Amino acid sequence: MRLYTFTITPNNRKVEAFVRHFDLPVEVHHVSFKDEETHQPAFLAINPMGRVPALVDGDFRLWESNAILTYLATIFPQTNALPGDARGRADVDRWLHWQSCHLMPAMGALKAAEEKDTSTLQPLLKILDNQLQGREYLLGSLGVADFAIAAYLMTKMGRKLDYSATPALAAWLARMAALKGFVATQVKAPQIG
Ligand SMILES: N[C@@H](CCC(=O)N[C@@H](CS)C(=O)NCC(=O)O)C(=O)O
Repeated sequence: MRLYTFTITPNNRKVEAFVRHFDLPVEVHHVSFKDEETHQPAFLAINPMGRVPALVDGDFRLWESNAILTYLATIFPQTNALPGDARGRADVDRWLHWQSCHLMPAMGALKAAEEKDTSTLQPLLKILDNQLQGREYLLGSLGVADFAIAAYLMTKMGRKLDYSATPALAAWLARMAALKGFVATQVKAPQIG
């Protein structure tokens, strides 16, 4: 099984951190944007969007980071990262969709406002903080939604946010950053050449 990724972005980091945290038997391949690897026919046959992350498992090709997370959690049940019951699974799906439909656009809006206007993001941080009160992880125990959401708040922009009004969120973020998978995928300065 091979994961095509590029550690530095949150959609990639969430999956790579998951793989590394649980020591999953997945070969991690860092694509070369410099060589336009993701726009070559061989990669477009894996993901016609020409984007990473993408996973190849035998003859199965999967793209979209949250779909990859839930697939990995399903085929590696020892991760205990995805509930099997309908309500538990729906709860996870809720937070994964929330991340891609609300958190990601709010981070984009913040970037567009040159990191000054946090008005779209603040209510979302409050929602996360409420959810985390009295819980170690978003849904109690460590799961795929934690990886999907934490990766966004660990971006350069996410790290600059003021979490003083959301202490449960701040504590969770510190716990997430200390996890083996996130330590192993800490963003380093891009290599030149
Ligand atoms: N919704 C997709 C987003 C994938 C995506 O946009 N990947 C970016 C990096 S985060 C990419 O590959 N960009 C390269 C390009 O557009 O050429 C996911 O969650 O996997």
